[in-house]
Amino acid sequence: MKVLITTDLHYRAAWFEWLIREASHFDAVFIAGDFLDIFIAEPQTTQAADVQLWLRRLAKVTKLAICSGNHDNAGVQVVRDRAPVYEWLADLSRVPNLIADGCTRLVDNIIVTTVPYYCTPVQKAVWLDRGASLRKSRPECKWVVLHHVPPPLRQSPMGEEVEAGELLNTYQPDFFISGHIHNLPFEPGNDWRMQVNRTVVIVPGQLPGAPFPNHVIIDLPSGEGRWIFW
Ligand SMILES: [Mn+2]
Repeated sequence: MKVLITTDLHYRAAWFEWLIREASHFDAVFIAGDFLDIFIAEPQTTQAADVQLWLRRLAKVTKLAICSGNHDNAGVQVVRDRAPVYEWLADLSRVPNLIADGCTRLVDNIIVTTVPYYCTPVQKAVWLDRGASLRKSRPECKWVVLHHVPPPLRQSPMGEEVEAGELLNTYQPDFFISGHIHNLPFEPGNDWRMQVNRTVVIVPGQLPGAPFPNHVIIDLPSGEGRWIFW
């Protein structure tokens, strides 16, 4: 399975259009959160409506899996699966081909878990426990977790990074895909792909002024891939 991984698109229309154009070359696209931009004047609910349309178009081209980030808190949360998900993202779970925020799903022998940002670790366990038990019953399958915040991979990590690291160590998925810290893979000693215990952490990073979004192209389950940045 050839997958394009990107993150932190922050309401950049040109980047969504780029993805919609490129997506046909891939079996799936994974996006690790921060679809909206809370620092611009456009109301978040307007942004969310636009992003919904872009994601629906993208899911018509290829399989799509998404998780939310800290910028994606537009509108209200609804309780789905015993834990909260933003309604504008929960709506997308009805779209064919789209693994929306707060899901564990088996796709072509890959277990995909998408973890919402605005959840406690106990709430996140709803989906992570499901992924763990699926992997136990299907040991031939690799497990990919989309979680906006990466584990600690820099000097002075924040509390939410420590929490991400604890989840990673508890569940030890095969791949942990994150965004959030735009310059993380560019920091000395870091890379787009880093090993944390038995888990491969993938962080494409992002450059807000780039003509196309930073992304990783990877083969699953082998994990062979390359990083494309501007
Ligand atoms: Mn973020």
